[in-house]
Amino acid sequence: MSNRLNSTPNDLRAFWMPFTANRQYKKEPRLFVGAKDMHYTTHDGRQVLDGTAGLWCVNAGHCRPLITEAIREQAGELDYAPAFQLGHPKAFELANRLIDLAPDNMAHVLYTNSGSESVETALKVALAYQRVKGQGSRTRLIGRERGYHGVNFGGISVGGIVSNRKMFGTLLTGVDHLPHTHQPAKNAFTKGMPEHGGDLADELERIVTLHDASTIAAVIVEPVSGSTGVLIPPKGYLQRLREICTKHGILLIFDEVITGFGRLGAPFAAQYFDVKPDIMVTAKGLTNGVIPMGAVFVTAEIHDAFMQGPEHMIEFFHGYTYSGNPIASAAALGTLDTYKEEGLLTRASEIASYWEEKLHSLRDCPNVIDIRNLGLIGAIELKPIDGEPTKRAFNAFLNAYNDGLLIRTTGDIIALSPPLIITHEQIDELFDKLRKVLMNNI
Ligand code: PXG
Ligand code: PLP
Repeated sequence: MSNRLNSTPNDLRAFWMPFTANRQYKKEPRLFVGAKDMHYTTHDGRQVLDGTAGLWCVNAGHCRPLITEAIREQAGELDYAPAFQLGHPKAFELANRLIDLAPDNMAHVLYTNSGSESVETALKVALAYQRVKGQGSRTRLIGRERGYHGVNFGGISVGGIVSNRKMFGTLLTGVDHLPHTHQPAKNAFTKGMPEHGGDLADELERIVTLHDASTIAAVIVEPVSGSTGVLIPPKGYLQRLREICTKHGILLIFDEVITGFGRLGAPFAAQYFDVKPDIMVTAKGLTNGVIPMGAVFVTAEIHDAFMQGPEHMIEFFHGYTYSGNPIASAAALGTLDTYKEEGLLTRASEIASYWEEKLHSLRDCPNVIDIRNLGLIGAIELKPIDGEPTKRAFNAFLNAYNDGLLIRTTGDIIALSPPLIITHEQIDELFDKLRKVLMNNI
């Protein structure tokens, strides 16, 4: 009893918040109590323009009627069905709809409840696939510096963010990392894909030479790195990775948790870049962020390799209590309907050039050392305050929030990724507000 907090409904102490400066937050809390389309409503009654689609997930905007209604109806009709050895219609319907949207080599879908779980699932599929193909020596996984693949053990092992890794011991063994592709000295203020750095994909050849291809199961990369500050792949880079993986029988996994569902102007980055991975990891925009759900896409070749042995036997020992949960499936179907009705999965391609022009117009603001963009993603890199890294961007976040604009920061980088429904006028408003923040001596 003595350890229990003597709590009231508004007591903020019990909740240990994720990836949050808890002490700062609880002194100066920021709560959202409502949302509609492009705006949040704060607890003190202000409207905040959503420049980040929540956490890169509310691609269709907030509280959209088809999604809300789908959830409401499903909750009253079938709340839960066991995920193992049983099913329900919407999980199958959704899988078919997803495959119709995906690159044409994708044939099957496994469900999860988050991007992190999708990553773990993809890595396990890759390792098990190599084994069922009689290539059990292929146990290595290759990630990339500055990669973010969620927070579970596989994901932080292949991920390349030191603060997400260093506290947690030795992690998975047999993992190596490609270098990241961020070369601001050569590519600063590039609009779209950088000219320099495509040859960094050849580092995979070096890694293959070091370990031998016969020990490597898969390479996992984000087509565009989101969390570590929007790193756009240099021209030719992803194509070259694909060639090297194919040459050596290594599976290529694209982590499309951020790039999936229209962020670049095509349903998936694989289509935008015209590079086909063997496995695709998704979450976030699958349900518009409304209900936790992820999906891992695999080729027919991968799936079919498991379909052997006695028919009553489970082919792949993996799955979650909530894989393909009925309400999550309904939310995803409502989301796909919304995307389709409003053409949202290609809308970013229509507004990308306006977005790019407005974003790069901030180049003359103080302390801006780089600006980069692709599709409906933008990043502004700020010069760190001497001796106080991350403070300048965090100040910008707080000032923007107080001025009615939600931005996201990582290190001293501001990342922008609004819902795909943003209008030209709202793009103007977003950058006018941001200019004011940046001019204001942060
Ligand atoms: N892979 C990638 C590429 C991601 O961006 C995950 C996996 C993990 O997904 P879950 O659903 O487990 O969080 C992500 C998530 C940010 C930010 O502000 C990015 C993510 C999550 C929260 C914040 O950059 N990416
Ligand atoms: N821990 C225990 C004790 C469980 O019984 C289960 C699932 O049955 C899990 C963890 C895994 O939970 P989930 O399937 O929701 O990932």
